[in-house]
Amino acid sequence: MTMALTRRLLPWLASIVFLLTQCQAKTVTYDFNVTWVTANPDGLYDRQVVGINGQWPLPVIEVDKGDQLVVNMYNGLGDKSTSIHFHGMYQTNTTDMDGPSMVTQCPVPPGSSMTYNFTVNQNGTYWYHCHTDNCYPDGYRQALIVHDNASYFHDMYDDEFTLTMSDWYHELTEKIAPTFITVDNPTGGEPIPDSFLVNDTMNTNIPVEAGKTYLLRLINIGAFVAQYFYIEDHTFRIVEIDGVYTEPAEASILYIAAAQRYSILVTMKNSTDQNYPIVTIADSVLLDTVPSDLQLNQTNWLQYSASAAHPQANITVAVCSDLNPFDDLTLIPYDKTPLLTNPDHSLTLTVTMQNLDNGADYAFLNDISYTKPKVPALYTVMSSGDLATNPTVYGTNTHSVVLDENQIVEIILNNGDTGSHPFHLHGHAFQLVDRFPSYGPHFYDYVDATDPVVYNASATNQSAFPEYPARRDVFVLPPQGYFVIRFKADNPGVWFFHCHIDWHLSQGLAMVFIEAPLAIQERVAIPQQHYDVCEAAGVPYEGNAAANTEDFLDLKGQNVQLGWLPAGFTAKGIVAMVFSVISAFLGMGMISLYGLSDIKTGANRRTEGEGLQEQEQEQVREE
Ligand SMILES: *[C@@H]1O[C@H](CO)[C@@H](O)[C@H](O)[C@H]1NC(C)=O
Ligand SMILES: *[C@@H]1O[C@H](CO)[C@@H](O)[C@H](O)[C@H]1NC(C)=O
Ligand SMILES: *[C@@H]1O[C@H](CO)[C@@H](O)[C@H](O)[C@H]1NC(C)=O
Ligand SMILES: *[C@@H]1O[C@H](CO)[C@@H](O)[C@H](O)[C@H]1NC(C)=O
Ligand SMILES: *[C@@H]1O[C@H](CO)[C@@H](O)[C@H](O)[C@H]1NC(C)=O
Ligand SMILES: *[C@@H]1O[C@H](CO)[C@@H](O)[C@H](O)[C@H]1NC(C)=O
Ligand SMILES: *[C@@H]1O[C@H](CO)[C@@H](O)[C@H](O)[C@H]1NC(C)=O
Ligand SMILES: *[C@@H]1O[C@H](CO)[C@@H](O)[C@H](O)[C@H]1NC(C)=O
Ligand SMILES: *[C@@H]1O[C@H](CO)[C@@H](O)[C@H](O)[C@H]1NC(C)=O
Ligand SMILES: *[C@@H]1O[C@H](CO)[C@@H](O)[C@H](O)[C@H]1NC(C)=O
Ligand SMILES: *[C@@H]1O[C@H](CO)[C@@H](O)[C@H](O)[C@H]1NC(C)=O
Ligand SMILES: [Cu+2]
Repeated sequence: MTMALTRRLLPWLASIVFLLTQCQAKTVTYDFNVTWVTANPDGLYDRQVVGINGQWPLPVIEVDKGDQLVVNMYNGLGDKSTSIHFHGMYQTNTTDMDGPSMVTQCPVPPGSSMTYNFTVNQNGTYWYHCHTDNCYPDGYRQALIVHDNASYFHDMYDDEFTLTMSDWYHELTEKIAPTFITVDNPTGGEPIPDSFLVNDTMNTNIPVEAGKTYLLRLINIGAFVAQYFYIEDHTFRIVEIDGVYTEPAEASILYIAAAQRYSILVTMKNSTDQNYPIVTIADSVLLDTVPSDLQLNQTNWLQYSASAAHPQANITVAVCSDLNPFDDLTLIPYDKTPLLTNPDHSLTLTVTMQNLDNGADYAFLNDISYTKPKVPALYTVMSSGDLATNPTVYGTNTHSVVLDENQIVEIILNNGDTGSHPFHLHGHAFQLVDRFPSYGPHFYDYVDATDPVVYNASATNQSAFPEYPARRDVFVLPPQGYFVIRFKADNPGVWFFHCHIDWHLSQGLAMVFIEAPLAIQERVAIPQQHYDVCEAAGVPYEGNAAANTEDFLDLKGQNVQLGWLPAGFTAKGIVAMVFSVISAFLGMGMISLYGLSDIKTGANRRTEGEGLQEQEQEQVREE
């Protein structure tokens, strides 16, 4: 063929390729009947878990890039509302399919159905999980894989495996949650898991062949605890984080916080005489106490030979924080998108944990503890006309920030707390711009002896920010440090921004971005079925955060956080008070736990047998 002919044919070829790609895009439909089933993944305890079509572990959702994904969910739980969030999906023009209850939809009550339907316009490793009141620790979470035959590393591996990791509780969250946000736990110590699972089980063998290279997709589907990950005597190359391809980066240890994903290429040895431990170690720094029978580390195997030994991991560090995992801030995205500069909208937020006047511990961003509105924020957008651009209509306690379309947004998150928090933004992957402290071993347990370190823009050498910053959708905020992230508001929608430790979310560590609300009104058509779900749930779907449809600027009756403690009261004071109550009882010889729980009731007394939802509502005050 002559060059001229080629040049004339090229546009035609391009459109044929385009058409082929379009034809390949297909609809992938899953019917999910969500019911309770029994499972015992750690071999220690039979418990009720949330199953799908009578099965647990749950089905992995697998699609190709460009597919239309349809999930018909029926809530057959009988006693609990639910929803599905497709974690990391941008949901462009379909923010109504994003899943978080009271943000983009109503909770789906027992006996109701909801269809999620959206185009998957992205690549990589994701997951799905329930996003209604502490429901995913009960097992309602699993991988969502977007296959991409055109990825730059597609020819660099022979086969692929997905490995999830998670914390695991023996009790239902409806039993655990009421013991968490209560005066009995004034310091907010998170519930301690009973075990840690890899791929919803333990002691898994990954059968491998010598000399081959495998793509391992690693997903922390846990509700709380981060995991260190390594493979004895093997290094690997990171090629993807949270759905964003990276330039290959050689690494040997990862730190995978709740909700984060890594894809790695691992090349096998040429000999088959040994099997090698795949080691995961739960970050015990996050645990207030480590029970002596809690197995923090797990061994699974790259199995070169079924007949060879399967040795237990030989862990050479005394504590997990001696390990030096790979720093995600140093990754370079494969598409080399440059740093977003000159933010149009910069927000400075500070995380704190404080007690409110019921004596329980709550979480705050700039003194606001996220409190559910009476109307899901998206439905306030849809029903408020031009007032949708006025943040007032979303209520004071949803901490809603309205963004203009295509603004460059910067979030400076300072940590006034001594715990680390993996923050997740829905609808976007954001650029990792800066973080303190600087990276190294013991980074995740950094605590300044005197004060948290706050970001100071004028004291920062901004020329040292990465030229092509890594992007991901979950980034760990270090204890008493800060991070700076940026994104472009090019995806109209209602997007939750929250800590992915599910316990902290329930304490209110969340806020909402209302991105380009007038564009949402134009582009999003909410299916009638989603409103029917609200009818069935008895949740209003029009009006402002107080469900006022007459005057959108009148928030009377909105849900707000409880009052502050009187000055001088501290968590330590409450601990002291509880202990003096205990000693008083000991003194009287009444040691029964029942008697103890009876005394600490006060105004916020709960009666036995009430479910999680009632309890959560009770912690919310109407203004
Ligand atoms: C869901 O599963 C339960 C239990 O197997 C069954 O009774 C129910 O009919 C199913 N419902 C739907 C809508 O498939
Ligand atoms: C979203 O809607 C806008 C406006 O209708 C359209 O221009 C854009 O292509 C849509 N994006 C996607 C990914 O569907
Ligand atoms: C899903 O959405 C697409 C695009 O809007 C539409 O054509 C299709 O009918 C929908 N499917 C279902 C099952 O709702
Ligand atoms: C991608 O490759 C897999 C396996 O090679 C194949 O099953 C699948 O159909 C391909 N998908 C596309 C969209 O070409
Ligand atoms: C998905 O990967 C392809 C390469 O396979 C790339 O061209 C495209 O930009 C990626 N899409 C997104 C949303 O990152
Ligand atoms: C992990 O679990 C999923 C779902 O149960 C399964 O499809 C997959 O094969 C498992 N992976 C390995 C490596 O065993
Ligand atoms: C395995 O053998 C191949 C071919 O001889 C060689 O290129 C490769 O470096 C060897 N791999 C290892 C891990 O030794
Ligand atoms: C690994 O687990 C063992 C047994 O539970 C424990 O003694 C050891 O401290 C753990 N190592 C680390 C680094 O957590
Ligand atoms: C464990 O590792 C240490 C340090 O590499 C080594 O000295 C020791 O022999 C190993 N133990 C076993 C049982 O492999
Ligand atoms: C921020 O840094 C500048 C320049 O070093 C300094 O003058 C200023 O006092 C700092 N601000 C705070 C709040 O520490
Ligand atoms: C700021 O950072 C740039 C890039 O790393 C470096 O070249 C420059 O010397 C730094 N400036 C100061 C004052 O440290
Ligand atoms: Cu947190």
